[in-house]
Amino acid sequence: MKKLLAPLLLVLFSHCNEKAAPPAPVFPVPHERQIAWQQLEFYGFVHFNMNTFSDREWGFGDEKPEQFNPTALDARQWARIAKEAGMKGLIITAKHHDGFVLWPSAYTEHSVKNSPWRDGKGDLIREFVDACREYGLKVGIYYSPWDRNHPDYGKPEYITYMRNQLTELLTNYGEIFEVWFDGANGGTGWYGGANEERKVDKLTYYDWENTHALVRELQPNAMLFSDAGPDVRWVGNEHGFAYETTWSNLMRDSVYAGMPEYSEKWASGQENGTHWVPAESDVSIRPGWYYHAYEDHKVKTLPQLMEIFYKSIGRNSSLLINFPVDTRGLIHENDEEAILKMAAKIKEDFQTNLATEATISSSADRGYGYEANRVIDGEYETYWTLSDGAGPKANLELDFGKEASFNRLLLQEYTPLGQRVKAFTLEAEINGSWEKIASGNTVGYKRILRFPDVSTQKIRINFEDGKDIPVISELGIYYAPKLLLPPTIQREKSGLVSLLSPDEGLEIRYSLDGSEPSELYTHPLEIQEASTLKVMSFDPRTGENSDIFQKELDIAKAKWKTEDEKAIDENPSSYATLSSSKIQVNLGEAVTLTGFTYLPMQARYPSGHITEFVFRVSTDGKNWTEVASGEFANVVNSPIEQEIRFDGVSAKWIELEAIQTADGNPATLAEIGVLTR
Ligand code: FUL
Repeated sequence: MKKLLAPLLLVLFSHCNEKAAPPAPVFPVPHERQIAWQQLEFYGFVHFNMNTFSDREWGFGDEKPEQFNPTALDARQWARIAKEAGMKGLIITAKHHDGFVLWPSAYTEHSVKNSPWRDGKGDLIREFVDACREYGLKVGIYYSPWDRNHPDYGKPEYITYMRNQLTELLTNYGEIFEVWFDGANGGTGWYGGANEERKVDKLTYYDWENTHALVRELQPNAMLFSDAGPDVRWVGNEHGFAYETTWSNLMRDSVYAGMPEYSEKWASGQENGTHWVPAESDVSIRPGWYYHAYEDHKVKTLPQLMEIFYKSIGRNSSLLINFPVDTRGLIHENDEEAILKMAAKIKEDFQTNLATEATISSSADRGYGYEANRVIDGEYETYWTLSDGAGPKANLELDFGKEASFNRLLLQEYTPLGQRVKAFTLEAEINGSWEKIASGNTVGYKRILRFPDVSTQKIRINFEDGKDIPVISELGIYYAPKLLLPPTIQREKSGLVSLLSPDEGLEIRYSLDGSEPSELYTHPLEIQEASTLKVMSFDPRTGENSDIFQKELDIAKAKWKTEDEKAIDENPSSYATLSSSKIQVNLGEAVTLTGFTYLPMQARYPSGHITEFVFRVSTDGKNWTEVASGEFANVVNSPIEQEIRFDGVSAKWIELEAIQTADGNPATLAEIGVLTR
């Protein structure tokens, strides 16, 4: 007996103090450069090039270098804002589809060297790189393979041109963290004056194998981006949303940049993907990638930006938010305000990790060095895992010691050993029994679940399914304070008004008589008369409320009739095209009017904005009296609702005639309304 005890104690003793070997990886696994890149999480795009000055999204290639003329360009302003926003790098459009290049390339005249900017002596890539380095940001290069300017595009000579330019970019500006190859190719272009369509075989034309090899040789640490990777892939949409299921694994050899069915088939990765090619979610802070003054009022709101954050970084993807730098050469004030609000909210949501204050235990572990508490030590390099062969099922239990309230769960897999988890749930102990709060499938580098507020002392995270034993680096439990913004108001043609909450768990209060909003909103409101609607959100947990938002609603359009209902459907995204330059509306009954409203078309590429008008009224639909005429000023740059007032007049019919439109195209109209007060 004694003989047996000594070795046994020795085994136990050594087991307690020596870290066992790590588990074998589940392939594929990331390359070192991918591991480093993954930790960046959040970086920015700068779309600034010829399109900024031609007011286009895709230049044709026939633009002139003289057009490129920023008046107050300051790359340090971009870098400062990116840094303050929490971004770790910036990627600039060195060359977009129109072929104009931001550096004095030796291989083309279509560049800043022939522009008035800095008297043709400027090098914007240099200024950009210097600014990024000063602010500690990594530098990335966007280079469009499609070139609508170059005469040789489509021929083998162009590939040499492209490689020469890449060599300039990747040799002269120091370390580059990402090279962004766009998959877009629309065919037509100027092509040195040929003005024709040139389709290329996207699979073979660019000889990616050798083009990539060149980048590797010049910048071994740079991540290569395209739909197909090889290092980082497109998320498949331009909303900045990754998928609920997002694998970093990809069947890489079956994908190429610009393939038509990419989004449906490849964008969320594949469980059994052969290569590690994580997703990157790209999105512009405005509708367009390039600056257009008419989008100054369309900068994404805080709720929209937070949705993007949770659906990208929170879904195993990096996030690339674009700044359409304006014609001055600056990030517009509205964009700066929006991104800094987002940064502040992210900070607020992840202020305190409640898990670090909890006692944590697990259903099993691998022994010393791999215990449950490794997931709350704030170190990505350490992790909790199980013994080999234990399978994917296990759980972590947290006891907060007292009741805690939270609404976010953050999980990170230790991806250097591969992506594993396929299904997990979060349970809370409520009145002595376990209740499911939330669930997810893939985790990957980072996964964040949002759910309504829960208050409990104990929770459990159950790993239900996976490719092998779970290997979990970090776990976070947070209480994200409510987005205390006023609710959004939506009205239907019938007059029914819905108030939409900006966040879960908030109450909405309103008033219709100009008083403080105190009425609790429970269902849509029937509002026929002209009323002053005041609304606010209220957080019952903290007793705080949002600012009050006030909207002047006029009479409902329930009885209105017109040729094209889209002009009176209360839906700002639909629009009517006025075939005869006029629209007549039968209001259904006589009302006293004191004015009218015109909401211009809100589409991405607007057309037919009315700039000069005549407005008439009628009591019988036959005899018309002109009551107002004039211009809608600045409607192209700022297509917000226009309000025209006149002296009170009784009318049953109204008519708006477009005398002139901004672009000469048939007049369009998102919505027409009346003012009766
Ligand atoms: C797309 C391009 O066509 C857009 O203009 C923009 O550059 C976006 C980031 O990628 O493919």
